[in-house]
Amino acid sequence: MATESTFVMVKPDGVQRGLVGQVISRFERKGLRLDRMRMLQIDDELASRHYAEHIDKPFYGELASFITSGPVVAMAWTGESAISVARTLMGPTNPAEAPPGTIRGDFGLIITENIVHGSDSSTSADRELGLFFG
Ligand SMILES: Nc1nc2c(ncn2[C@@H]2O[C@H](COP(=O)(O)OP(=O)(O)O)[C@@H](O)[C@H]2O)c(=O)[nH]1
Ligand SMILES: [Mg+2]
Repeated sequence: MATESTFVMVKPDGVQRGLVGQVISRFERKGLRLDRMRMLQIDDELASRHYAEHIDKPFYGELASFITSGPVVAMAWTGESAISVARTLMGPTNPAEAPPGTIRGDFGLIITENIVHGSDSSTSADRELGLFFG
């Protein structure tokens, strides 16, 4: 058990659909604390750094064009076990398989357009917080 900070981002579909408030609300009601927030449009270079682990995957082209397609809302959230708690609130990667009650389960349907990103480990959280807030 430890206090952690994690990187969470509302992706372009979530911003475009007007879901920023509902995403923030779910993290707030869980008890996590919003520490940093900024709206920006990701360019190709930041996309390739943020998603470096996926650059050689067959879906990278679709992922990069989607994540650069419109503004995102980048956030730092802090609290007990924040990294895994944020992932639990988001639900599994594929919204079609994500259970109701999770963000992706309640709002998403298509894997590319899955509304939110959240760091998957403390190494990722440090790296991603540095990329967007360093
Ligand atoms: N089109 C497509 N997109 C994918 C696939 N797997 C992952 N993605 C997208 O790439 C993002 C990063 O993948 P990953 O790190 O594995 O999932 P996450 O950590 O749950 O966001 C996901 O959120 C999806 O938007 C896939 O098989 N096909
Ligand atoms: Mg990931």
